[in-house]
This record gives sequence, C-alpha cells and structure tokens, in this order.
Amino acid sequence: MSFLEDVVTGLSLPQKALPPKYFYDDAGSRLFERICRLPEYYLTRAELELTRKHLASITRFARKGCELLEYGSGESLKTRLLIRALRPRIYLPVDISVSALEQAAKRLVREFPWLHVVPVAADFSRSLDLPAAQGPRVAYFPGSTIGNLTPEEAHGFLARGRAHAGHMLIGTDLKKDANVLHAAYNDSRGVTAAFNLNLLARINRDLGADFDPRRFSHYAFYNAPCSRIEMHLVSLREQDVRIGAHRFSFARGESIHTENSYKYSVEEFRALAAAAGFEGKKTWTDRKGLFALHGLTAT
Ligand code: AVJ
Repeated sequence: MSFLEDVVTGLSLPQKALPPKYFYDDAGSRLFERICRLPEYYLTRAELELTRKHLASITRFARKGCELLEYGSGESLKTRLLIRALRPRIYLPVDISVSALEQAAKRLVREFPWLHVVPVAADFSRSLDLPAAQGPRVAYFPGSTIGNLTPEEAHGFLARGRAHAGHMLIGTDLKKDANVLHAAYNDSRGVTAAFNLNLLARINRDLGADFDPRRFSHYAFYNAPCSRIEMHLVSLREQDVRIGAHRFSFARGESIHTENSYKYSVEEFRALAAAAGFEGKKTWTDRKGLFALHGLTAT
C-alpha cells in the first residue's frame, strides 16, 4: 500500500489511526534522535548500558563470525558495539528507507573496512526476500521497535523471522511505574509532541493535505489493561481536512491514534516468543531493570 492509501484507510476508520512507520521522514528522524537524548526517555540509554555491560555474554550467545541481520538501518552506537565484538562475516541491515541504508552502510564500512555489508531495502512488517544464509544467522531487532506491533503482529513477525535466523536478539521495554512511562512520552521540552505532530506536516508536504497542526494536540498515556503507551493527535475543535479528493471530518476532542508502544515483562515476552517457535535462552537487563534484551533460539 502507498502512503496515500494507508492514510486514507486509517482516517476512514471509526477510531482514526495512522501507521507509526510514517513518523520517520527527515524531520521526524531528527526529532526521534532528539527524543533519544531526552532525560525522560530512558529507553535508549538503558539499552546502551545493558549492551555495554553484557557484551561478552551477548557475543557468546550470538557466536563470533555469525551473519548479522538487523531490522533497522544500523545507525546506532549499540549496533557498532555488536559489530566490533561479533565480527560478523556479513551484515545485512533491513530498512524501508534506501537513503538511510546507504548512509549507514557507508559510515559502517568506513569504521569497519573488513565488514561485508549487504543492505536490504524492505518493509520488515511484511515478508522478506533475503540472500540465502551461508552459516548461522542472528537477527537483531533493538530499540523496542517490536513494541510498535500488537502482540499478534509481533507473533507473526517472530514466526516469519524463524525462516531467516536461528537466533534472535530482541530489545523490549519492560513494564514499570506508569509515571515513568508517562514522562518518557510526555517530555517537558515538547520534543515528543513535535515528533507526533510532524506526521501531519509530513502528510501536508507529501500528499498535499491541508492539516493545520496548531489545531491538534499531542496526547500520550499508558493503557494498563493493554500494556501499552498510546499516542494520539487530538482535534482541538470541529474541523474538516482535505487530502486530494478526500475530506475527513473531526469532532472536537476526536483523536487520531498514531502509535502503540507495548511494554512486556520478561515472562510475557518469553511466552510470546515461545508461541512463535523461539526459546528465551537469555535475558539481559540494565542496572535499574528498565529495559531488556532477549536472546532467543529457534526450537
Ligand atoms: C522507536 C518505537 C521504540 O515506542 O518508544 C518514542 C518511538 N514514540 N517516543 C517508542 C517513540 C514516541 C519508540 N520506538
């Protein structure tokens, strides 16, 4: 489906919704990098800390010289730590953005001249066509990106991933005090709000729509029964928005649901992985128990 089709489909639902993968245009990617440096957004720092602390054990699990598949373009510090320690015989970053892939690949080859990088331009939420593995392959999915998927979708993603890799390293955000979660998605500088609202600016830019972002406000809360942060854009008044030939009406207070960010206990995520054909062999966490990295093996 195209961006336009996804937007029209999402805004036609009774609960209007937009897929979070569209947050990441150039402006959105820059805003996300700023989110990762916010004092309230503990996820990035906690995952980096646990990766540093447990690097030797993670390397023993994944095995030196494996093929490393990463869902995401591999721009992060964590990926470089992993590459340095694992010395993978081939590194396959998978990303929808061809430009992000090319830039990241160039940078990695400069830093690791011995590294054989094979970028794969694809949407990992669908099925993937990958070059055949020559040896053991490990899939790396850091950052709690899997939290954007519903548990059913995450199950499908893991079950499909079984065809690509015998081992997986998956980063998941852990359940914790709802106040800590709330602050991480409602930062005092308003960067997360700008990130959320940028989606409307992007729809204007790319699809010629006439959203007025000033007439919407960022709303994020922890939905405890569903174990997820929900992000919404709330219409501040009754209004109509045009996208090409389409027109969408908003009541005052009506929202567009823009993102879910699921939080799993260690046991919950292991049960989900088990149902998809993976045994949770290892779980590494940071000192404060905020974030987890799961080492899974296909059963
Ligand atoms: C990149 C999906 C892990 O859910 O925490 C950050 C995205 N949204 N702040 C997350 C995000 C709002 C992030 N993930």
